[in-house]
Amino acid sequence: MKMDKTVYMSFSTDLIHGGHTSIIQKAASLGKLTIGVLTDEVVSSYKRFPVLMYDERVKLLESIKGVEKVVPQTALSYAENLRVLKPDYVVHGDDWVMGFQKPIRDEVIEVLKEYGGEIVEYPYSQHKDYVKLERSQREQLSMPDVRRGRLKQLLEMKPLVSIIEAHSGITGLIAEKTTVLQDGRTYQFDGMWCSSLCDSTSKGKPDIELLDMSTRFRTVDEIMDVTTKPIIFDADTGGLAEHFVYNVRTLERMGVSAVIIEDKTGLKKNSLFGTEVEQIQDSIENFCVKLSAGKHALKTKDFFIIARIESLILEKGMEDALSRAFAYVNAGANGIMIHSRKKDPAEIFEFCTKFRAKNTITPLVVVPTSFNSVTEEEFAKRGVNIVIYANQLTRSGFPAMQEVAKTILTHHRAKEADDMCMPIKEILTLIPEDY
Ligand code: SPV
Ligand code: MG
Repeated sequence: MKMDKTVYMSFSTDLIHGGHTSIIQKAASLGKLTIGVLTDEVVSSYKRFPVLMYDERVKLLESIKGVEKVVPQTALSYAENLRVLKPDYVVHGDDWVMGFQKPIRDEVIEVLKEYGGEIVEYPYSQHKDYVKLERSQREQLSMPDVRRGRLKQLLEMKPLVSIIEAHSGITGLIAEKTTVLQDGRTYQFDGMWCSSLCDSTSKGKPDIELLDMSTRFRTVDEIMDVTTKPIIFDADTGGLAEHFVYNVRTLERMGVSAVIIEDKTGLKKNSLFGTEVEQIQDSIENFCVKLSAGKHALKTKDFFIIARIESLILEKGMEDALSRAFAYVNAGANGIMIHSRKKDPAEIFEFCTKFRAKNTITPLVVVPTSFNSVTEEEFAKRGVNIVIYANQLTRSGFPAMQEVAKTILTHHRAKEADDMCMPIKEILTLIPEDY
């Protein structure tokens, strides 16, 4: 080892195999090696939820021969650590020369230029055994017992959890995999919302609790089959308390992380109709009975029952919304969802401030379909913990398909619609085969 030189590598993996140890040995032969361990938040926002959490990964890497020091790396970008540590070399596999991580590599080269450091790249080992190992980790994450508690873990890890609607295997995959790299940070959705509106719409039915629970669970199962992220299930009113307890148990057993029920009764209509249609709010007493019955039915501490308050939707006022929120928490609700259909977020903000003045711990959930100008950062400042983008995939997919259908009808052939469609080659390889 050249004792006067220093080397830096970054690690996100929780699965150390021969490929990693061999590159670590090569890096260590260049000088004193520091490893930057990506924090849990970074790993889960670009790859997958870690099977071994940050502290465990640190211990694992510290124990490898040749590793001098382990430090946290709080973004995918190396810039911050490189400017502090000024290593002579940054070592990486050559897989980042192209593709998603290329901008990160470009930035490393720029920062190294500032003080005369060098990049050293070794051929990336994509041995089929390592690929298999990674796949088995992912499969592990999709198992019900591992998956169920993930929402709770995320809430402990992040100030704000962002969730997007999914209503099929393919929309589940979009929710699971879509990644954006922006200013050295990566962003992914944290989980999926199994929306009653979108599930019903995808089956050509109105959102009036018409789909039976077996059909709704079938959708959940379809999503679960191909994804690993936590799922929040929209159970509408939850039905009768006597039925709700059974459905809660099924959802918990399936590995769903949370259910949200709204405090309405009778024939439920979608909240975004507001007072344009007749909708009846449940009494506080009845709804609390349903919440506590659901809580008693649970077998684990991982599953959340979240109460959704419809007072603002039904124009019953802020005081009603707040008194319901505190009553529902007392009845055992693990979280409160406050809904509004106003474009102006003022009433949502007022609710958050007044709720947080008395309760600083219960997670708050919002669905900003109407008040969509508010950023996640702003919601987090107001004390919100979960943001659900409840219907955007359905609302974007539908007009795109309708436009293509119209184009084919107009031209009596498909040629003119071709540019609007994903190329055949891409659709054939969109979902890689496992075997
Ligand atoms: C859903 O997505 O089905 C919801 C949210 O319940 S909302 O449509 O805004 O009522
Ligand atoms: Mg719904």
